[in-house]
Amino acid sequence: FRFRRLLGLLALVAPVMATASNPIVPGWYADPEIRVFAGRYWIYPTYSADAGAPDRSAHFTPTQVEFRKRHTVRPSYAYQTFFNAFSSPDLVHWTKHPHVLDVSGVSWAAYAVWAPSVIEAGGKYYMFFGANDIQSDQEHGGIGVAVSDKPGGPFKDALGKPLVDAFHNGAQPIDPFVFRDTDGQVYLYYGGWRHCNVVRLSKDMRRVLPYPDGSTWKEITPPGYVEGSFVIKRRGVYYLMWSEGEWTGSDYRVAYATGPSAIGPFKPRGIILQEDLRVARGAGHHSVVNVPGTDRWYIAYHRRSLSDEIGEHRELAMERMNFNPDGTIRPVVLTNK
Ligand code: FUB
Repeated sequence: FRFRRLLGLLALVAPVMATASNPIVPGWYADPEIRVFAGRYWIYPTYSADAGAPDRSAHFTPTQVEFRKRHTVRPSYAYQTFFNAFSSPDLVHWTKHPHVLDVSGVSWAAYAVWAPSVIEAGGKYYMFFGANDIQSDQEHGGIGVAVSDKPGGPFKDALGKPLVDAFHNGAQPIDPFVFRDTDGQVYLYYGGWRHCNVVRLSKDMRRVLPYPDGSTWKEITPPGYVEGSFVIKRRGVYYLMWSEGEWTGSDYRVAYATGPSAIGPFKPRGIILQEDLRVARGAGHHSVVNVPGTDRWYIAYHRRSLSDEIGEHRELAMERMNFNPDGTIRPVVLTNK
């Protein structure tokens, strides 16, 4: 058993030698969240299409069929009804795990599941996801939580309703990101439409807890924020990162700020990822992984190929992310390697 564990650890450190070429997997995907679970790297992205051929194999319940009849949504939103995940022992070789969450298991959702974020707690895996792209408090949707015994799913709705189902502080309930602080407290960051909130979660990941000051929805929106928040802690410093600009535009990019706690206050530090017209367009909505046992970091993100103008034709890519000696992050170099 010890030998197998050692082999697993050695494989995780393999990216010191190599990474996959970009895009890292075939098909149109976006908003990749990268994690390490059970000795493997995992990526959970938004699904768009298998490069031209959307997978329409989702099975809807009769209630969902009725729901879909009542709502007119963009065709792509209508078919973003499941997540595929990818796992790798070494950040080079990726295995696809199809339909790790499917709306057929989420009674209150019927289209547009987006930007999943997964965390392990108490031996189970919890997936947070935005669903139904609600545009106002009158429509049904929000951020849901699903649970599985394994990182590769299948994930099943844990609540039968969204965990966050309204705009608090103006934040559209999409783009969840769950972060466990070093004291064990788990925070949920989320928000579209230029507002970012952070809430505290209960140990069972199913409830939002008030802060000691009695507030629940703390707004931490940094200047320029649009969507896709993400947090890491390195050497005692909290790094809040986010996407700004227009998601289909050439100004889409990732910026960051640093602070002394998970809820800030955060000081803006600059842009770390943006398009490079020699390589790809529209680089953004990222996540970051630390190679266990090292100070080596990788950024996973989506971008569009130079020959493709269509906003939803996004592909997954990964690059090294390096820190300066003073703790600031060096601008990321986009590659096709
Ligand atoms: O992929 C759907 C949406 O596009 C995400 O929620 C946003 O962050 C943007 O990437």
